[in-house]
Amino acid sequence: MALQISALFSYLRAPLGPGPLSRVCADFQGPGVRFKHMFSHLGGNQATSPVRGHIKAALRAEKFSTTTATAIWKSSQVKGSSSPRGTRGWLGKVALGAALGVSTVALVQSLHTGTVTAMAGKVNLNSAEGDWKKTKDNLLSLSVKDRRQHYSTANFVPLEAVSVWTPTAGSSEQTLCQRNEKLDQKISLYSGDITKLEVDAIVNAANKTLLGGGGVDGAIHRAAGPMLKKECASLHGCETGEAKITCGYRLPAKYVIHTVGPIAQGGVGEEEKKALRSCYKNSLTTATKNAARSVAFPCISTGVYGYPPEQAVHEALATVREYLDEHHDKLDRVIFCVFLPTDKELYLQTLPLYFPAAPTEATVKSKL
Ligand code: AR6
Repeated sequence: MALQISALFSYLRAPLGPGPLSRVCADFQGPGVRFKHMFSHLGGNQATSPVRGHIKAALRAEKFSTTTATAIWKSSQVKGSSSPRGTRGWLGKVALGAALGVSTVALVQSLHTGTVTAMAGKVNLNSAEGDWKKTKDNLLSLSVKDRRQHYSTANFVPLEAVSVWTPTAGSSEQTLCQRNEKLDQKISLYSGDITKLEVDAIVNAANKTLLGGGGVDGAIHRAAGPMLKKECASLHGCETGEAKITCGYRLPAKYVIHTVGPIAQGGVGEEEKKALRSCYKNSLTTATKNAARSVAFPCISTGVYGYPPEQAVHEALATVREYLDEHHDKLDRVIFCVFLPTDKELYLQTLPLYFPAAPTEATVKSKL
């Protein structure tokens, strides 16, 4: 249905074709490695970028509550589109839409914003009263463009704006894995709030109850809204090292994968290491089972649960590398989302061990 409506009103939309790429670069410089955060978006000027214009229009639509044809008419008059030509055009669209069985709500929204959210009238994401299953089904049936109308944040970060890992030559002298250029294209280091990432799935460092908490768990629940807790309650908890998936609700991420890291305050032994690796592996398996091709991880267990970050980074990178070696066709991107400057530094130093650059000529010669 959404597709039909999209086709019907596609000519009403702002053009979304690719414009010149512009990049706002924040280059991170690590030992022998250069990591670029390129905020590539369509259209050079942020204020006039067609994508931004479209996103703003989508966000404005959230506030647009009129639901009758009369209201559309009034709205079009306010906007100065009451010329005979505009009226005929508008009536024609309504007639055509009605003939195809398009709901008035969908028409209102498509006419007002150029986007179509056929199911939007049924979604109330701010209330814990509704049925989470219906809400989830509705949300998952929407296109990304239409889902954007329901994000709790206006400052979301699309996947295209998160640059891929680009190690430079020279970082490969001490490596634990082989160079694999294709895998570099699937890895990102992102510094910031995971709740802003528009990816298929973000991973939550949850606790066994899955009912929310502090840290990244609290941030995810706040941004997703009350429906997330309702769905989580239906999952009956989660064991350490395991992973369970829910809808992202008001998050820009389509899904949240909840995993429970080991509590390492008493020190890290084999059991904790194994459990942390399981968190990463089971989260990736859960993602691919649900066709989620882009996944963002926080630094699991390194906050309240006390796992030393300088040890956790190795478990995280080794597990992801291993998984990608085997299942690279199932994932487009794995993002390591760091929140603290010290974690960013750790990842910058450690990533080249697992995702190395090509050996330099000097390195090759020295090994001969
Ligand atoms: N985006 C990305 N990373 C974040 C964010 C954010 N918005 N906020 C914090 N972090 P923690 P844990 C980082 O304590 O150690 C909760 O209460 C943070 O800097 O959230 O696995 C749960 O309910 C750190 O690097 O998770 C559990 O009871 C990382 O996220 C318990 O904490 C993990 O820190 C889980 O503890």
